[in-house]
Amino acid sequence: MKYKHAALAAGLLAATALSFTGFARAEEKPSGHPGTPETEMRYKGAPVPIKPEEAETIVTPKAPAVSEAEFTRAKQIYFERCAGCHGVLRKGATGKPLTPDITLKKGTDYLKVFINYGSPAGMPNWGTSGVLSDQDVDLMARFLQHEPPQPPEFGMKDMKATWKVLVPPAERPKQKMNNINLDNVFSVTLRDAGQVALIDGDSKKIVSVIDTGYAVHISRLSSSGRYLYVIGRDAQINLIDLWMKQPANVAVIKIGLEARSVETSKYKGYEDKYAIAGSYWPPQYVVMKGDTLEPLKIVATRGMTVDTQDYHPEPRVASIVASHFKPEFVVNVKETGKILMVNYTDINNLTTTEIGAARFLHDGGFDSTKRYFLVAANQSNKIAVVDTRTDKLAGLVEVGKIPHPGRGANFVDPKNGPVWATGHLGDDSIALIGTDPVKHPKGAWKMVRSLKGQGGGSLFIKTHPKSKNLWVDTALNPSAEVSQSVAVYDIGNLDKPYQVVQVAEMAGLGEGPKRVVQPEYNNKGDEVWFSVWNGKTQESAIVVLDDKTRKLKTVIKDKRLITPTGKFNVHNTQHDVY
Ligand code: DHE
Repeated sequence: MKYKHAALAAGLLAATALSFTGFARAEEKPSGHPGTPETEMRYKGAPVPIKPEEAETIVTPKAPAVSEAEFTRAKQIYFERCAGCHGVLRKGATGKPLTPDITLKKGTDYLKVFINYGSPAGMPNWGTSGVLSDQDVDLMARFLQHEPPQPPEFGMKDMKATWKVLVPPAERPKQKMNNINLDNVFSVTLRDAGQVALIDGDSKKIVSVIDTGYAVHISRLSSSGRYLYVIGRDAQINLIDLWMKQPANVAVIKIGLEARSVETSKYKGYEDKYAIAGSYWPPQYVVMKGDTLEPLKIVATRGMTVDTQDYHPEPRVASIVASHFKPEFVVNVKETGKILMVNYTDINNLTTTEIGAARFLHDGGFDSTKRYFLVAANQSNKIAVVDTRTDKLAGLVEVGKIPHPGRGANFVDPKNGPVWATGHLGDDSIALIGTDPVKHPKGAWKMVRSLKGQGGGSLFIKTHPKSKNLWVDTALNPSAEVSQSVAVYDIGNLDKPYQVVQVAEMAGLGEGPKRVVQPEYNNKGDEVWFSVWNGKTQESAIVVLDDKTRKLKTVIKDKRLITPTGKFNVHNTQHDVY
């Protein structure tokens, strides 16, 4: 029976939340099931920040009894461990659907077996691993036969209620009031502190630590480089003015219950004018005024999937970038597999071109000309390529298992010309895709080369136009040796084996998982920065390497550097340099 391995399997991958967010162990144990994609599980199963009381219980008459107190507990378990993969509404996300039309037919005993023992296809053994007690396994088996609890929508009234302009534009500086070299400032996510640290890339000193939403995901810069936008997992956006004597928050808003992406308008004539943010829950995006975050227009992403053309009630908004060729945002919708080109010239009469790509769209970046945007359709093992000049799909490229590029890396392969590269979560390969349809048409939008890396669990890859190195992390690899080091390739000689650099060791930290994550260059392209991401109560650090010699330059340590993850250099983020 197909259902047997798939239905619960893919989804309850969410078990991962435990080992990943909890950092309970320095060395990950194998999942115990041959073939179970452990790194994938660890990544996707992060808790969804919806509180049980926020989601309305819907009792289904035919389903086994669940008391009110039990519903509260089951909702909590579901949002913490299952929703990341199955979706808040259980309609299937990267995991399979778990709606009552399916689960009622299976019944309590059947569901209990799966929740207890897991399956070789990836379902964690919640019961036998000791994560869930017998009582909880029984509760979840009954709970899953009821209609999914419904979290609230989040419309204009809700957004406006959270929106605060802390310093109105008229009261802000008319020119830069500090001596910081803003071009080389790094906005560093302090994940578990709910803050970002602004670090001066020249002196390596922390300029300020600013309170933000919970578990910040990314930072983006306005076109001018003056404003920094930071989005938390809890869908809070903080707008920071870098011109102030001491850069600080000038506006804040919550745009939903859960989110990952924020971006600003970059087309000529619209610089710094608009901001956009996409949410996971509710499934929608919102266009805001760039200098105040005033919400102007909310658009739902609910609709039909690209392939089977079935209705999906919860298509989450993944990456968003601003086109350099048109007044448009490129909005990538995960579950429907569609790329929306949202034209912002007339917010009241919004026009959108819908480009069919593949499921499930996640992260991506531009090619070196900034005309093409390449985005991972991770469960399809493909990279979708959009031409932002014609608003058409330029290609759908087969790559390795579960591509995860971050923003990817652009460089010139001596054999194949300009390429954009991605690493993978599900295998050890690095895919190089040809990006020059004019001078290298044969290789354009094809995988022209596949490099062998240290292992699966790669999250981010990076180079710089001035660099000869390609750096690849393996932050989620189950082996501590691999997750604590990085591979570096010589771009001029890609046939040469990679060199392993022991980044975590250089940091000289004590106990902890010490995952080395996300290479990021300084503005000049001669230094590469890595986060050494430790547990919340353990010491973390940022390791700065000299890019040319690949040797240690500095270790940045500070009590305030709690769980650093993403780092966004102002110049490189502002100009999409990677
Ligand atoms: Fe991310 C980028 C979503 C887990 C750190 N992450 C992104 C983007 C999306 C996304 C949609 C692209 C945003 C854009 O460009 O507009 N990430 C998700 C998830 O849904 C997922 C799988 C699970 C979750 O529950 O969040 C997930 N991400 C993680 C992590 O576990 C990481 C390592 C640490 C954390 O914050 O939880 C992490 N994601 C990052 C970083 C970027 C990112 C640092 C930006 C990288 C860059 O260089 O641009």
